[in-house]
Amino acid sequence: MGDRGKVEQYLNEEIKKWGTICLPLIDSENSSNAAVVAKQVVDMGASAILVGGSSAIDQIELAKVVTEIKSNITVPVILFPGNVTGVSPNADAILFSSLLNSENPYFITEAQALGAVAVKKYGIEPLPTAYIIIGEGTAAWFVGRARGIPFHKPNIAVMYSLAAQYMGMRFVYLEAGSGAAQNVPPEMVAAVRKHYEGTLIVGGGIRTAETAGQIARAGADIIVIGTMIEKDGNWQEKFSSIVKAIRAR
Ligand code: 1GP
Repeated sequence: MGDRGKVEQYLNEEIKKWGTICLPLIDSENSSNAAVVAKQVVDMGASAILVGGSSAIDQIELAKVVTEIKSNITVPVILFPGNVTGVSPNADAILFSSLLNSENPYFITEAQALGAVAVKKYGIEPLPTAYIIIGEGTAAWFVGRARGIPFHKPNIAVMYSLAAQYMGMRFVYLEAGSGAAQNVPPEMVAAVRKHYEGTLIVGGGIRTAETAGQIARAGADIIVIGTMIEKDGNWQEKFSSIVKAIRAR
């Protein structure tokens, strides 16, 4: 029990090699060309692909997207579930997350209990993750009933991250929310980095190489990019520059 699985070991090796790595998030609900996009981002330096979304409930669609992506790439496909419906058979791993600052116990332990048996049955590697929502007004904040940590209160993020470490969670995900107007401030990332000893994931509202570089230098191990890839016309160019910026830290 507690042994690092293959995907976790691979992620740790990638982080060791590059300093900070990038995991693009593909939303299974906006997935018309998921397999093509996945191949492109991997060719540009993505270390693995996250698939999920806080309002994704169509499991048939999710399974199809995961299978299509897997057939097109060799790096791991990691589920990023917003609910029990985010568990899907063909994925390699799952951010097995507790939304630590939710006000609803469903998102802290109940969904986890309901989903755990399916994770085992499908043989998906669980990555024990503390999911911590920063700020307000995003889908993850609303659906997850989070009491969002104020952007200017890094110490509260530190408190939750340390608690996560002491509970054995090897990943902390500081989440501003998909499409957030404001990303997690580098100062907050740096404060958490100073104390939390596990793998630090940061995402939400990161669209430029400059911001990604600042967050990488503040100590993030993994940066998640979703909306920019989905929405920006020239996303390929921007994504390449993000990967370059975070590797240069
Ligand atoms: C959302 O952190 C991820 O869960 C990515 O956010 O879509 O804003 O890049 P963006």
